[in-house]
Amino acid sequence: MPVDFSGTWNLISNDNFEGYMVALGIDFATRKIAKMLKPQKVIKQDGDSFYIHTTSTFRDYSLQFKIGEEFEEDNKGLDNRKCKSLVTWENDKLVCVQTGEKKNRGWTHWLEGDDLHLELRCENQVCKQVFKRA
Ligand code: VL7
Repeated sequence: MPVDFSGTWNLISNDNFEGYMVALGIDFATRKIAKMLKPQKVIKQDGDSFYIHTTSTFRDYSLQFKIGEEFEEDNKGLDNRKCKSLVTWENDKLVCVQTGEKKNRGWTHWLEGDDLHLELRCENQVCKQVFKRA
């Protein structure tokens, strides 16, 4: 059985989100608000086609992609930098490489027990988020 990330997921932990936001150049006032948020992720997966909607009381971000197909990502409402993104499977992990101005930018999703894990990377910073099913 292939992995299925589909579902509604609520953030329960968010390690070094501050460091990740600093690496992305997010200003102090925005970081102060952003780190208080408890975002929810809605993931719709149909085989290798994904829709990931991250929502919060402050900002929303949505992304649609297919595995192995590079796309332009605008990061609108986040750092607003454009990049070229490519998501691939590494075993049962979903790995995104975001090529652009920022070095070593990307993220990895995986399932562990009943939880959804997300590692967000930018330059030398790693943010680790864990979500539980809503
Ligand atoms: C999306 C936030 C910090 C700006 C607002 C914070 C609003 C809620 O890209 C992401 O997820 C991937 C994998 O699931 C799919 O797009 C993470 C949150 C990153 C970066 C920038 C702070 C302002 C948070 C949208």
